[in-house]
Amino acid sequence: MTKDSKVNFKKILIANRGEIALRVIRTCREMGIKTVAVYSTADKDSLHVKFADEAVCIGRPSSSDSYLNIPHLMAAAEITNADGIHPGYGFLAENARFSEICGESGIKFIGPTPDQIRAMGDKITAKETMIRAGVPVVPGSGGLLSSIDEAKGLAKEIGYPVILKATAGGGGKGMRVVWEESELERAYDTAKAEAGASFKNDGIYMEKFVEEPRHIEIQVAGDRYGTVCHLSERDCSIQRRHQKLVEESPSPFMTDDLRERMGAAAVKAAQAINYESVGTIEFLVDKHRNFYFMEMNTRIQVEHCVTEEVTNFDLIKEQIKIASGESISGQNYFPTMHAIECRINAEDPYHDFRPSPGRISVLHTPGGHGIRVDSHVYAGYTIPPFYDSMIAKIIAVARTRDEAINTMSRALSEYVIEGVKTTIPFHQQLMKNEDFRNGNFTTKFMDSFKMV
Ligand code: MV4
Repeated sequence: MTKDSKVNFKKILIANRGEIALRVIRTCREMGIKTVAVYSTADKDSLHVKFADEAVCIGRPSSSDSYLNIPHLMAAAEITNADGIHPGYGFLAENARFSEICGESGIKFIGPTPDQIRAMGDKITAKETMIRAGVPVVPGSGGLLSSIDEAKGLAKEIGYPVILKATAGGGGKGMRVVWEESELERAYDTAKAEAGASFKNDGIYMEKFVEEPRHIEIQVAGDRYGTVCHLSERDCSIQRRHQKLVEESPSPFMTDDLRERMGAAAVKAAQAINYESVGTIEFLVDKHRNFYFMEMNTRIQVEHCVTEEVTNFDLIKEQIKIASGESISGQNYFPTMHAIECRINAEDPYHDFRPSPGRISVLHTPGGHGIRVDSHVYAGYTIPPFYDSMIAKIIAVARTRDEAINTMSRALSEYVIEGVKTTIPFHQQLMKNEDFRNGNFTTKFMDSFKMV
């Protein structure tokens, strides 16, 4: 994608923790870039702290005192003389103000500009931009709802079921599905109240509800010279309460024609906001293979690894080179292999995926042909209760989907984690599930999946 040349970063501070902090450190080391880890007091024994060239404690365990604390992060960057900040995912990765403060401090934010983040942060604005760019969106209100009467009239036109969404939302927070007019008023009031409470912005809008969709997203990359390309899709339909559990590329639902059309739409979407970094366009795909823009993630994502494995790019390296001013070729890339990622969380899949923090007493990590494990944990490590519960990602790669599933099953059977409950048993059962094996699943799959 980018040319092979030297970047101008000497030292990058990683404003994150866990496996993604380690992931960024690994690429920086390969590129000859020094790294600065930051950590909360709860993470002092973390691998990202041990593997970075330098480490700075930035506060107490609570995220707002540490990984979300911009003054603490900027102080750490200044005292260590970092010339770049990588935000990882979550925390401040899509905080436009943080990107702006980095710029004002002369420290390059390794990600999009504040304007590019803002363009996709407000969902109604994002949708308007997509319509202008010719990217398909779900039919709907096309703007904020200003009264329950307006909502009633619109829902009649669109036809039930409809969905109410917060314009400041995303990732499924504060959405309400409405199946008939008698439910609309209550849903309108609760959606508005929830939006106001969660996002300090009670603006809501309406869309036709797409039933049993697949969640298929396209990885894109853009540079500061206006060139954009895509790296094909990931299928993220296996989710539970808007938390992804498994991702894969290519999607078993994909056709060459659909990939062509979704790839072209994703490139148009990124071009419409002059996007300059790696990013993801999320689409809903219905059973007729109609697809609709949902939102854009202006960050590197947890599941970027499946794209790395099927296209052979290091997406963190590409992100750093783009931030350094390199140009990309503009060629699109297509899967040459099949990759599946299972997220291993410290959660009990037999008890509603309830978090299970604590000390890992015994650990044996799988390996062998076709297996990649990205993880920050080790034997003796204590998983703190303050952050998300993902402790590892296993990525299986093979020539076909069937083989990748078999490789994943084998790796899951080798994985030994004692001391905490994990989602490994769930993944083992999923890999044997007939509908999963047949590629026959939508975002509703987990509603009916039962552990045995
Ligand atoms: C939808 C939808 C159906 N119709 N919009 C969930 C996350 C947020 N990004 C948007 N979401 C949805 N929007 C319309 N018009 C169904 C969902 C949805 C969903 C989407 C992707 C993956 C899992 C999901 C689970 C429930 C609902």
